[in-house]
Amino acid sequence: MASSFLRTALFLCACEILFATSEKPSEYGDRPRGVPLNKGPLYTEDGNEFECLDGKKKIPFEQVNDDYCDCEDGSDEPGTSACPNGRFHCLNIGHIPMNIPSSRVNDGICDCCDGSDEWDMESSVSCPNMCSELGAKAREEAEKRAVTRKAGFEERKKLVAEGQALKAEKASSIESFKVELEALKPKKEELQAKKDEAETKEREAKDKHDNVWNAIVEEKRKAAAQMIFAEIDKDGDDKITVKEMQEMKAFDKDNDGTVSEEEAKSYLKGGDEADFQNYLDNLYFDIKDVFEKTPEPEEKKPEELEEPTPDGDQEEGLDDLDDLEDEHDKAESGDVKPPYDEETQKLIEEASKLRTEFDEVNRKVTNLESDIRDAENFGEQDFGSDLAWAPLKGQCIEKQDNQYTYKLCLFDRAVQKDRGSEVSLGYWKGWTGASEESKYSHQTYDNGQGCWNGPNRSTKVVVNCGERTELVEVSEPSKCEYLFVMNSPAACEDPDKDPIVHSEL
Ligand code: MAN
Repeated sequence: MASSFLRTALFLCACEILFATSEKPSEYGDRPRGVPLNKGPLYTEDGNEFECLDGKKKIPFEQVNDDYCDCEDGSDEPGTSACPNGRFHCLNIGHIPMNIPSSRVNDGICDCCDGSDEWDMESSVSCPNMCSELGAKAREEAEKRAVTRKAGFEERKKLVAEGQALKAEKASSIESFKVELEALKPKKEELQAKKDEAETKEREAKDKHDNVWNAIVEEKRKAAAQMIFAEIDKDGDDKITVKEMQEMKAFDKDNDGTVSEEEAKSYLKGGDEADFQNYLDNLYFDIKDVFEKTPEPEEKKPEELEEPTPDGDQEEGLDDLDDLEDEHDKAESGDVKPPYDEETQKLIEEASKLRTEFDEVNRKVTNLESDIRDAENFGEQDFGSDLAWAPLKGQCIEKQDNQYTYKLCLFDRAVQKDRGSEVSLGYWKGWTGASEESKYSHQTYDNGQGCWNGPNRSTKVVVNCGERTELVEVSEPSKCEYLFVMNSPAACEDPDKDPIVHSEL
């Protein structure tokens, strides 16, 4: 009798609290508001007492959710914001249940899709229950992901098989490559020696021929120089002087009608005169240039200019200078270099033949060395524990984004292409998922082309499961730091291993 009275009194009291705090009706059944289903048994009214979940204190049960924090661990206020360290559990029926910090209860912001965190009717915010809608959408997306994951995982199995085959192939090929390489090395050395010997003979014979030819050319150059020297050296004393040069119109640099002392001296490199050797060694180059570039006629004396005719003396003057120039050109350039004599030709052919033979063997050796290195590196690279990523090494995928085409060559490099030019966005650095379990979720490519006023370009790649290996998103979140999103079957986990999480009810 006494206990039924107490219960009635408690019920009335509970109703009072309900009305006093203007609560929306709770969907927690027998459990206090904010308590998840699995913790229900810890919140029973047995003995009318509640033991804080950390076991440190016991309080009367009516103090649970009385908006006053009694337990150190906040467990007595699962449905209010009274305990700073408390957690509120949203049931979110129809979607995924969620735990939120209790400070978010009745804070005017809808956190739970069922609106249960904003239960105070007096609050200005109204949180409609969106769980069915959001849940349906999420399930649809999860379903799609599951389909992709299933199909992707089938593809992944093929990649794993390919990766394993590659590993076996590389391991067995290393030995045969090494045998082939060892057999080629003595051949290469022998050909190298033969080629060196033939090239020495070839060089000696060519030098002999070239030296004779160069001497002829030098003689001709001297003769051509001599012609100009004689032209300037009017008094024939084997010296060209400032005065003599002043008499030659060709040296009138500024075209003012006279050759000044400075102009003449400038061709004598500051001196007053020059003998033939000095002229040949130091002055001829510039003076020859004058004769080639300014074929001006010599100025005629006034009496010679009397009764000029269109084809008269002036033209003849021009012709004289042209003749000199022509003769000089002929002398200087000489004839075309004669072909090598028969014996030298033979030596050239022999050297050339040996060069070709040597190059061929050398190329084979280089290729074998690179194949061996490649096969040895294969074992050292991280293609995942079952080698699912191995067949994708070097495969390039592209995505166009506005002005640029972005390219990712897996385990190699990232590139930004703008019309014809390519900018490196980084070279393979490694797998960079945040934890050991998520290691294969991100890749990094770094040390790309320097960025003006910024870091060297680098690229992070987010790796998602997909039926095909493709670039699906590209962006540059901060200057010269690029973010790619790539889908690949190699990233699809076994759908039977980690089933999709369903909602509480
Ligand atoms: C280029 C591109 C851009 C980058 C700028 C930085 O235009 O590589 O992505 O932001 O250089 O100067």
